[in-house]
Amino acid sequence: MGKTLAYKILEDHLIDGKLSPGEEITIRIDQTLTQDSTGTMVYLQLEAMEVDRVKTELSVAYIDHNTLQTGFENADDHEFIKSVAKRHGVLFSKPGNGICHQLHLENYGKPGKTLLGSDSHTPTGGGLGMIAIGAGGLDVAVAMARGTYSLVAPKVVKVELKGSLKPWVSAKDVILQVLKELTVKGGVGRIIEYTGEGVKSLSVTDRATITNMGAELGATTSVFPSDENTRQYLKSQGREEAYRPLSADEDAVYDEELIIDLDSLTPLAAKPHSPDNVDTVDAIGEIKVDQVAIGSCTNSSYADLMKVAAILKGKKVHPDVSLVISPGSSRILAKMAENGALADIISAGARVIENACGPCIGMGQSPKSGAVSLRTFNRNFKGRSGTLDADVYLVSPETAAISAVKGVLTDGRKSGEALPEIPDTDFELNDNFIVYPEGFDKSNTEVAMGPNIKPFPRNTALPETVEAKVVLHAGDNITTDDIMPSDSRLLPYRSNIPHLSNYCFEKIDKGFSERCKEAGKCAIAGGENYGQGSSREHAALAPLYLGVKLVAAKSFARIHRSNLINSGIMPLVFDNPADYDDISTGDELVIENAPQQVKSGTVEIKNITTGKTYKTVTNFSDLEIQLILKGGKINYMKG
Ligand code: MIC
Ligand code: SF4
Repeated sequence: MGKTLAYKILEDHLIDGKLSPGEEITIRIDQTLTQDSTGTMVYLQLEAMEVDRVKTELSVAYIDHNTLQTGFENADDHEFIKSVAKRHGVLFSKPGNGICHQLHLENYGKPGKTLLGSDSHTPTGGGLGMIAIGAGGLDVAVAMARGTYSLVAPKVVKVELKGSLKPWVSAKDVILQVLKELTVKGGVGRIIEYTGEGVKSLSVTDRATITNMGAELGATTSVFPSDENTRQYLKSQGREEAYRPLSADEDAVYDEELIIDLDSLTPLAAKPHSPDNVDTVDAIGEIKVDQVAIGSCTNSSYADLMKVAAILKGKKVHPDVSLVISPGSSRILAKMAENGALADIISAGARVIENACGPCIGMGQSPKSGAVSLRTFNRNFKGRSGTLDADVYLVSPETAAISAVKGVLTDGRKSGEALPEIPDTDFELNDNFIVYPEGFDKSNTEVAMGPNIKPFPRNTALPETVEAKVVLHAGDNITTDDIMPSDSRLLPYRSNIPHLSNYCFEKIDKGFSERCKEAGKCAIAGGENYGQGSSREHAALAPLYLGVKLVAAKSFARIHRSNLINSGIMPLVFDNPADYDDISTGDELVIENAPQQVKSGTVEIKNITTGKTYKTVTNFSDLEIQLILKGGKINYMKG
């Protein structure tokens, strides 16, 4: 029986377990990446593990999220991360170098390797034929300390790409179409593997746009074959030696299949407030646009920005539109400065901002009240832009640029303009933004602890009886942005959980943290796909700090579920989804013989207030049972 590419790479890295969907496996991790908004926790945890050098082939610490330095906090975090990176043999990428995923693709990604990153968009590396997985910070710290990662082997979905894209239709439209068909939870427990003749027509950066936004499907990761386009991309980055051809066997057997016809795709947009709320630009119509933001780890490659420059050249950004562009990397920006494209963009009236996540994570450039903002990013959750009543639409760079000129959402095919081909370009190697750890270790480098950096909260072992009061009855598709909001005001506190926890759930429920403090021991009831979105473990650590003992939901998103378990908080799935409706805020819940029940795979929750009993299933692996019993991963590792 032929093998899928995903399973070939996993098999190559298998250390323990049976490689079959649903089974727990442990794989070797070749590379890790961290970024600063999750990285402070990762490096606090790495320090707590008392290891010396990292066990991976390569680990890189990027600074790209919290680059707005309105006080000492973010700069202190950068310094802290730099110091721990030096102590443990991790490369440090200075702020200004660019966005972690774009930089990793350019500089370090290699076909056939495994990459674990403390950011949900780590699957960007799948564009290069890697198995690149996003995880909670603690899992990434363990991967650095031990060189391994445990996960449940996913199913593999074949997405066959037929034909080739037409002008004004791009990779972003491909992934928006997949999102439309599979939805934000359609990828949970799955790897999305792209095949078919259409693959050849996509460059590595096109592929990376698609695998990047596979995160929005809830998928474990997404992967493309490694072929001549891969060789060409690596060559352009001065790394041709990293190339190796990789593909699935001709007769590979997949668990599920989807066909996307590239020929018939048209420009698409994800409407507010979910990446799977997709429609054609044509059907949405020419709505007036106030802001256009181009960049992010999804769409800030050289080719993307050169297309934007070509569309803007010699034109004027519409008087009512604010156009903001954040390039993906210093290398791209330098090249565009050299070849004149940057001048074309600036002359048209665009604001060019730092090479960083920026507006994507609400770090500046929040739109005006009630604005329509078109963004080439990957998430349009309500409030994520920093403006609660803004309507954010996710579009391709082509659609964004032409709409910025016209002032209304525009289907480029109707603009009558031709799009130029972007020729391949070779980049000069430049590592001036990289601090290498050579010559540094624990003996000659102190940990630089700013006053805002506080220890992370630790749980205690699971007691015999768990008592908890329901503090929130949340709906479906609760995002980690809902649980632990992020914006320029809160991101500086990513290394200060006690402070951050005051803002837990604040965008959807202002009284949440106060209610937790009063209750002491708390429970949350959730709907489907609880915890989708970002990998931030703060969405588990802040509830842990506030006394949350369990979350009972209809279903969970993968990374958040792991983060809860790593924190010793029980994610329990209602056996009968209707039980969710029986629970109300304020109900008193009890779980008796908790350790025994956790080991057995089903847990009964008694609702003292209503007198009802709910059966929940745990789906815990053997390791996860241990983590819950010990009160989290750090306790487990410390014995
Ligand atoms: C995001 O896009 O939400 C982030 C910010 O990159 C997160 C990580 C975080 O919350 O810090 C992610 O996607 O994992
Ligand atoms: Fe940064 Fe946005 Fe990408 Fe997250 S999604 S890594 S915030 S650019």
